[in-house]
Amino acid sequence: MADLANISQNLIDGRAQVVGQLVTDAINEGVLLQSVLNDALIVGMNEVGRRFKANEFYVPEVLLAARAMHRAMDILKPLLADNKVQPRGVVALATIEGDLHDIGSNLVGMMLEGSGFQVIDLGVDCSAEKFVAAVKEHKPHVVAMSALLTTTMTNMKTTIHALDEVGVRKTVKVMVGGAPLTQRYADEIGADGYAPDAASAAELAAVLMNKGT
Ligand code: B1M
Repeated sequence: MADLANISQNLIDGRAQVVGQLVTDAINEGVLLQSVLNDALIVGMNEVGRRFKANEFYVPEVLLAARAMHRAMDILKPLLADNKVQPRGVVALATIEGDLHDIGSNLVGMMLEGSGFQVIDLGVDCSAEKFVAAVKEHKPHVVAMSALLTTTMTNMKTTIHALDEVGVRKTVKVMVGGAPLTQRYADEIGADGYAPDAASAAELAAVLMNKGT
């Protein structure tokens, strides 16, 4: 009998190989994919997020858990696609133009995926034009921008302006984050939300989704 709590615990402990095996076993035993995702993996990632916020976990533990989550998602993704399980929402995520720091935004992406979002990863050094093109192509619910440099965070405003200019700003929620960012700056540039860390980013995306466009 599959023990979903055991999967969660191994995910929290960052044991990618064990998680992969347990997830495969659970599926073979007939546990619903949605249940493996929601009751084992997301529960585990939520706990990782909680510990990270409480300074009980640091970046290495989060990255290990993220790796285990990736392993599980690699197994689940093709099956979920076959079963047409709808993601909670779609988020287009990138580090802003001029900025190559991606560790934080990768963590944000993992926490979003762990919370059931489909993440369109636009990578690093993402220009306003690339964001606009991605919004037109993928029609995400949320655009998520990360910046680690005071010199690049200003490009977030340029991106919001570009979304506005082509008439798609009102079709998406925009959230921003990264070490030099603040709620005040987010308000100043007309973003819909700011999150200080990866766990809060996943929570914020869910809140923004519920607000609708
Ligand atoms: Co750079 N770097 N770096 N760097 N680097 C910093 C950011 C810096 C603070 C170091 C310092 O001087 N003390 C400084 C920025 C100063 C400033 O502008 N305020 C700096 C600098 C100056 C530079 C260069 C200009 C150095 C140079 O070449 N002279 C250069 C710029 C390159 C470029 O981007 N164009 C540069 C290069 C690099 C490396 C390539 C060597 C490497 C990046 C590797 C990579 O990412 N693949 C690097 C690194 C590793 C750092 C430090 C040491 C660590 C950053 C990191 O990954 N932190 C950093 C100093 C530091 O922070 N101690 C530094 C861990 C990560 C988990 O945290 O990214 O903050 P963080 O993400 C958090 C939150 O911010 C939040 O959630 C995450 C998890 O909780 N968050 C979001 C992030 N994005 C979010 C989005 C959201 C919500 C939350 O919603 C959308």
